[in-house]
Amino acid sequence: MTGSVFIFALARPKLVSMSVETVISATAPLTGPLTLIHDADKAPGWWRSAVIYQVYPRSFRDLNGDGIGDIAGITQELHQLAELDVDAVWLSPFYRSPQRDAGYDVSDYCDVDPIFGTLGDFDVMMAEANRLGLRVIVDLVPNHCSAQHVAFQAALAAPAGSPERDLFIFRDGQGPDGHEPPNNWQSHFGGPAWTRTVGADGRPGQWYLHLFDSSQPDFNWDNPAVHAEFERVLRFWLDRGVSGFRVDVAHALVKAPGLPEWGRQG
Ligand SMILES: [Ca+2]
Repeated sequence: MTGSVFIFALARPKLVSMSVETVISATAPLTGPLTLIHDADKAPGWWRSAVIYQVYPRSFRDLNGDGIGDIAGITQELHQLAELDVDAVWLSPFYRSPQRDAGYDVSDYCDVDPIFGTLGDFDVMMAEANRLGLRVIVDLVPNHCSAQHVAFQAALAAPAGSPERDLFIFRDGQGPDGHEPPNNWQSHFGGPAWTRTVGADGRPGQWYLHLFDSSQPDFNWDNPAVHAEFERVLRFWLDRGVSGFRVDVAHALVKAPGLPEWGRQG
């Protein structure tokens, strides 16, 4: 994770169930009446003067004693933050994840990883936060997901040029047999920002872009279906009562058109 942007929203729309088909086909903007979540959100810009306390779930409080912090532990300690006059709590990622990058590799944006608890635990935590007058902000990780995400697994199984692959950034390689990466971009974690796929027949195929770990494929934010999918994710958490989002890697969602070589003109 690097720099962050916070966004705050007033909407509380209905849920939409997830499938690969809805991810790929949900290109139409979601519509419907918007409802305020709670009264204090009527004050514009409440976050401008708010004290926001970041909670790293893994280490904050381990209530069940298994060695890893959990959502129930956060619930247990929220009163301490309220007594400090904290206005809002920002939760670092707690979503379902293989944990290759401390939860910033999300395989399901609308579920709690079992190491932290359940969605039921989250709802209990929200209820306690509301009782204490604390707002909750959750992390949004829109630049990339986990390679285990159902949409990326579908992309790997789909052919070049398919709608499934267009949710991500797949390109043919350069050089003989495409064995060189599509460009010279480097990963923040070291090495090329591209990994070559291997087909079911064992033959090398296209490459996919990952600005971070190879297990974190970048989404294609030029595709309206990606916008629609993240609108669904925002709505899911707003519906559970959160007051806003901290946006991870917001600066890198949009890639230079044509994916030009880094450091070279033209
Ligand atoms: Ca625990």
